[in-house]
Amino acid sequence: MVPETKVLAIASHVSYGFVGNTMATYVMQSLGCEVAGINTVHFSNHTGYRQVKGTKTSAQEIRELYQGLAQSYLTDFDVLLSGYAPSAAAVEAVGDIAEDLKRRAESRPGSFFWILDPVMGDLGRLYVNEDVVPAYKKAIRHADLILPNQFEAEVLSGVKISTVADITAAISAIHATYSIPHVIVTSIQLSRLGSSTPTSTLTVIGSTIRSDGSPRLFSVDVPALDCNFNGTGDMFAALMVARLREAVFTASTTPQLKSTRSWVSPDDVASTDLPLATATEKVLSSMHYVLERTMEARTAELAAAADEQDDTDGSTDEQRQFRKHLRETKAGEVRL
Ligand code: PLP
Ligand code: PXL
Repeated sequence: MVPETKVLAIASHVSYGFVGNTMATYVMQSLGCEVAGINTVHFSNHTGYRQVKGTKTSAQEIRELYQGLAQSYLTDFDVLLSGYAPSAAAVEAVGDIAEDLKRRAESRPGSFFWILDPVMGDLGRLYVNEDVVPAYKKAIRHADLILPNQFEAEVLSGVKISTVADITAAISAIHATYSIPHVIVTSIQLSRLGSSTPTSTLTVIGSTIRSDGSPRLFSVDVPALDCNFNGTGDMFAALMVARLREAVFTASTTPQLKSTRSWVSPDDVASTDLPLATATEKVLSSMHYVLERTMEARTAELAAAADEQDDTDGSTDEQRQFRKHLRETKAGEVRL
């Protein structure tokens, strides 16, 4: 039996669509978790639309909401899931909340777990202020599992990832530098790192630290879908909360998988029962299912839009292009 899972989720909120907490809350609730949310931004839509209205939550407001929970004894969380934080001060606030939750859980050993997505950037580019980087480097020392993308793994480890071996080096450095027991690097395209893996394959590589400090690595390949989605990192994190809890608390599982598991190092074959690996396979399997359905809906929506007359209304090319961009972005919203 998997015990009840109470989660505090700290991430973005959007009015339309599914990213951040708007994604994570629904996903975790649908898998039976009890979820409390602190929203780090209140936006109309995700930033992929290139225009957005709304506000960012200040670090002070994040702290106050948490104090509100604490003063009424509403802090008996098993898991903290944290995603996008809009400033270095907000990252610090989240770090302090994690420390406080960990301290409160001391009477229930092993019962509190912090899953942290160090949202800083992607594809070689930071999209947060530079001072967010040192704030994360400090805060992640209290995290149990972090979910960097390839770029974020480079920033945190200081290892430039140019080859497949560099991924192992980066993960080892993250374990060693920050004493983080579990790391998963999400969506790596190995073909870009000189591997013969097809370009249509995305790979997730994770590791649980061994008692001697070395990484116990695993990798899972999934077919890449030809579309950029928003919120997939948040879906991955939210599914991970539920699936890791299951993997830890149930002796054996027989998931139906679309992904294939391969082990990075032959030495690691004995680690096929690693809970993090089992959970990762299930997470990716669910994601693939959701994203395939999203692709189908997107194709249908764009086909319907193509039938509409849009070129006779006196708009400039630029205006038409922007409407097309908005239509494609909306059609690409993840369908849950
Ligand atoms: N802005 C906000 C408010 C976010 O929450 C995020 C991601 O979490 C981003 C920007 C980054 O988005 P993108 O991946 O589209 O650059
Ligand atoms: O992590 C994705 C995400 C979360 N929150 C907001 C976003 C995005 C991605 O675009 O715009 C507000």
